[in-house]
Formats: sequence, C-alpha cells, structure tokens
Amino acid sequence: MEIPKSHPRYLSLTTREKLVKGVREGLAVLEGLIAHGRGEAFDYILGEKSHDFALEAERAAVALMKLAEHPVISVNGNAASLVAEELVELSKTLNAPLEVNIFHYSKERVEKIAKKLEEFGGTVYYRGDAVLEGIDHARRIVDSRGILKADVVLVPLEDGDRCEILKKHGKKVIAIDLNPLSRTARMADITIVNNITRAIPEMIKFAKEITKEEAKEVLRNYDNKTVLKRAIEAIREHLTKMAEDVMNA
Ligand code: PTJ
Repeated sequence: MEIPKSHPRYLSLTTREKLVKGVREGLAVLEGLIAHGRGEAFDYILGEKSHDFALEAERAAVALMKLAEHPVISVNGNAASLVAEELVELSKTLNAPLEVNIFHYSKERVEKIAKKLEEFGGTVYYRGDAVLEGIDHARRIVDSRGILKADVVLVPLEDGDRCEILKKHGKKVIAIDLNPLSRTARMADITIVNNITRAIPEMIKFAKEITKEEAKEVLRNYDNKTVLKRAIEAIREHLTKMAEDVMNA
C-alpha cells in the first residue's frame, strides 16, 4: 500500500508496512504483528520520541558493549524486518557479531533472517550447535561462537524468560523494549525504553563517538532502576498533558 508522505501517521504506518512485508517474506511471524501493536501502543503513550532516559540507556548500552570481550547482538524476526541494515552497521561499529535467535522456531526462518543480515554484509551466527540450559523453548538453541560464550547480549524485543536465563548464565543483558513494565525491562541490566527504529540509529552514532575511557565513566554513573522509573513517569506526564489538551480543546 502506498502511504502518502503527508499522512499525519506516515512514520508509524510505514513502520507497520515494513513488519507486514517481513511477515510476507517469512522473516517475522504473525505473533510479531501482535507484539508490534503492543509496542506501538507504548510508543504512543510515551509521545513517540527518544526521551533523555532512553538516550542515556543507549549510551550506557554502547559503553557496555564497547568494553565487553564477547558482545553479541541477538536478532529475531521483528528486529530483522524493521532494522536489518542498521543492526549490521551497529554490529560492525562495535565489533559485535549478530546471532539469529527466535522464539517461534523454524530452521527455514533462521536461515532467511541470516541471509537478510548477510545481504547487508553482517557477520551472522546461526549454527544452533549449543544449548542454554534451564530454558524450555526454542530460544535455548544458541551458537557456540555467539550467545553461548558472550559476556554481553543485546536483546531487542525480547521475552522475560530468556532475559532471565541469560542472566542466570552470567551474561549482562541489554534490552530494547517500549514497555517499561515488562519482565524483560525489569530484569535487564540496561533497559532501552524506545522504539527499535529510533534506538539502533542513535546507538550507531554513540558507538562511533565513544572512547573506552568515556565508556567506563558512563557505566560508573548509570543506574537502570532510575531509568525505568523515569520511563514510567514519562508515561504519566504525557497522559496528564493529553488529558489537559482534551479539556482545553
Ligand atoms: O521472531 P520471533 O519468533 O523471535 O518472535 C518475536 C516476538 C516479538 C513475536 C517475540 O519475541 C515476542 O513474543 O515478544 P513479546 O514477548 O511480545 O515482547 C515483545 C516486546 O517488545 C513487547 O514488550 C513490546 O512492547 C516490545 N516492542 C514491540 N515492538 C517494539 C517493541 N519495543 C521496541 N521497539 C519496537 N518497535
């Protein structure tokens, strides 16, 4: 469908179309559309912008990955549909390989996602030759060169279960999740409450700028609990403003 640039919801609608295309191409699953809808709703009540707490978390995430020995970026169907090219750029900038890791498992989809990332020049792990003990669903299948030995894992649009298991395996977890109330958001070491479509380009910019010394300083001052609190408060403030706008209209 052709969406006119003049449409007030142009950006949101074109993002939706990307995900629909991702489903049609076999990258994302139908459940991914539902997850995206939930994300959209949170984005809406957050004012559809990158808040200061999100930028702070993005900078801390980049700092953590910069200082890590084996940082890995986990990619699922939604992430590949929305920001494949950008994920490859972030991966190259931070020297952090990409690993396809999906919840609704099929070998065919793993390969399609990997191919898409490789088309943009990404280094992609998807051998699935190792298992993360303690988790029942398909996300336990990992690559021995990637998530298995990673010390830091970036998990965009994740479910709480896996975040928990990654932490149990001693890994630092960075989540990108528009829902600051989710289990993932609360369990991660760094939670980026922002749309992945804004977060990844911003992280690329930070990754290009930051030095190792600055990274250490950023992490010394970072507090994820405060970031989550500010995200929840931002929702409250935005809703209060919208309520006032209704009364003043
Ligand atoms: O490709 P698969 O099989 O790995 O499946 C991917 C989905 C996303 C379907 C799977 O991981 C899933 O079911 O995720 P959840 O548990 O629904 O969690 C997704 C979270 O991401 C929710 O909290 C959403 O609010 C959030 N979210 C959705 N779209 C975005 C988002 N966060 C940031 N940016 C988005 N565009």
